[in-house]
Amino acid sequence: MPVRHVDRLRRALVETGENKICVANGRLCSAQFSEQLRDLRGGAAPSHPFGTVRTIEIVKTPQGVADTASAHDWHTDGNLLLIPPRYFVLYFDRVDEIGGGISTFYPIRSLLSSLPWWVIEALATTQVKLARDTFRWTGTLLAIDRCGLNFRWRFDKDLRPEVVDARGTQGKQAIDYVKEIMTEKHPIEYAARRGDLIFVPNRLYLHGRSPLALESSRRLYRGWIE
Ligand SMILES: O=C(O)CCC(=O)C(=O)O
Ligand SMILES: [Fe+2]
Repeated sequence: MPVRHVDRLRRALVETGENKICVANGRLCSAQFSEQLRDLRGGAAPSHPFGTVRTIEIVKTPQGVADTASAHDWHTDGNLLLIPPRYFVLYFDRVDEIGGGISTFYPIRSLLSSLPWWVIEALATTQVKLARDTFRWTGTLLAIDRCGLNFRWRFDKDLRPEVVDARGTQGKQAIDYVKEIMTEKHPIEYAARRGDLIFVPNRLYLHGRSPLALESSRRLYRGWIE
């Protein structure tokens, strides 16, 4: 019987710890991907809204930048949720024909430790609004919640923080500072192969991807783990 992805992933997680990015490879359909997610949740049913698997591919009416050929700028996932996911899992059903869609990662703790204090203070104090479609979230970009340190980050045409109340700090300048400094950082890059299942601790890494071929047939499944 073939070793299941989830077994390989579990082994990798045990070996490297749950705070590392892990990769396993094999073939899965979308239903099998959902099963793997359930297994990674320890067999528990997902709690809302973590149950839906999102298919990421170029479509005529994209839901966002991920469904276009554009690069996906640095972000963390689930920024409009009260408690963003601790992990996300990507399955590469089809990769880009010209080698686009390289996954990029940057450790959030390294970023935070490189920021001047006024930026940290502003990120942890300034009330911002994040709004997309009918979803709204208001709070600080940097916070501690019941799952630990949480840095909500997204700054692109689909979603960007809007300062509501800087509470005496340099909120807008701090957001611009992070946006700018991330262009100078050297990311961890990974060119996924067809069949890769990548497990990423969402609260520990910013992530993104390089542009795709214009009519790329690249297709990913993405799931969140609470
Ligand atoms: O397309 C990718 O490689 C990643 C997409 C992504 O990060 C997202 O949709 O949140
Ligand atoms: Fe993402």
